[in-house]
Amino acid sequence: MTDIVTIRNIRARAVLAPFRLPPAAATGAMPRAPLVLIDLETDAGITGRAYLFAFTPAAQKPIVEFIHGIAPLIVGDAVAPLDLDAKLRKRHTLIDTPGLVGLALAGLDMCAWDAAAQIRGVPLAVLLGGSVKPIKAYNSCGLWIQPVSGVADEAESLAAEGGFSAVKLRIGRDDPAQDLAAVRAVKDRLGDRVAVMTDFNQRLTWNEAILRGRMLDDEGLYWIEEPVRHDDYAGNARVAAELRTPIQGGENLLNTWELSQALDARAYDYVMPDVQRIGGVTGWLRAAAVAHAHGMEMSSHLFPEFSSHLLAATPTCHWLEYMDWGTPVLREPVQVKDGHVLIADRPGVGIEWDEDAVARYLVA
Ligand code: SMN
Ligand code: MG
Repeated sequence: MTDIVTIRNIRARAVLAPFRLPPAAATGAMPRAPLVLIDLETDAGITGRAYLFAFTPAAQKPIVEFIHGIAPLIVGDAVAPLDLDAKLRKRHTLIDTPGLVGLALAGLDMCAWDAAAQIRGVPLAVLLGGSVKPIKAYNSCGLWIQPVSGVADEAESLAAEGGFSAVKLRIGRDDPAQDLAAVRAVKDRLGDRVAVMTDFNQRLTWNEAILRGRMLDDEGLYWIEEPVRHDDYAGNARVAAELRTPIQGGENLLNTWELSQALDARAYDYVMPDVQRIGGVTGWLRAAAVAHAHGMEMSSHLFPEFSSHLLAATPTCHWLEYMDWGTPVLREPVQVKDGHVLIADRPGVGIEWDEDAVARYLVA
């Protein structure tokens, strides 16, 4: 018989961490990373940890308060992630679980899985039936919307810094010719040895996406991400059918029902759920099964610490998006070697806070 470990306390904190290369997508700029750090303490002395990306500082406080507000529902419960997820989702059926509520629930689920793996003394990837191995990654830490003159140098250094075989370039400038020039500058500099993904961040209508996609279709891009509204599955499908370059999407999908609908509609050629949007580790595992059933390659979005473990348990594992946004507050950030993220070979996920850094970036 295994001893039952229960939840003793839950704590959430908001930090505004510095970015190495501050993001500026087609949606606008972000000066600092608004993170929410969550600690799920157990009566066994083990703490499950995860961070959320709140996208805007305005969302941090509501997420922190919501987590503290629902914590009493599960304090005293066993660290059984599936049971906790079922309980919390049932309790929040009436408010529904997208948006900030969904992020909070995903964060708690991620903490619970981290704690569950630590309790058993194995890395999360191993708890899920996979193994600790290098996961193929692309460097997504830069190449934000910027003057074309800077993109080739930045692409070269981003590829070189971890021996990456792929990088992601953000597009969606007002002037399509500037996007084309940026793509050509990066492709010319990197040549065939480094793949180039691109991301429009939902900037276009589907008519625009087809026109602008045709301009890019001969440039040898690996994928075009989120050309149009993420939830316009028919529009995405239209674009995907018109273009030869694969369409990637899925970072905004909230659950397996949405994923199934998107894949049934042939909205995307590849899919890339985000662990905090799709419903934490629990949601990810279900999404991985749906992607498998559709024979669809599945990549990750943000959160390399969790995503590396999860992709090791994803049958159609494709690419990990390497982002260093957690690095300023982590004691041991994920390691990259030869273009692969190394799964932390420690019990759980491997997240520990650098408390000095947390104190520096803490939002009062
Ligand atoms: C992205 C993610 C988070 C913030 C800005 C842009 C982007 C990606 O969509 O896929 O990395
Ligand atoms: Mg994206």
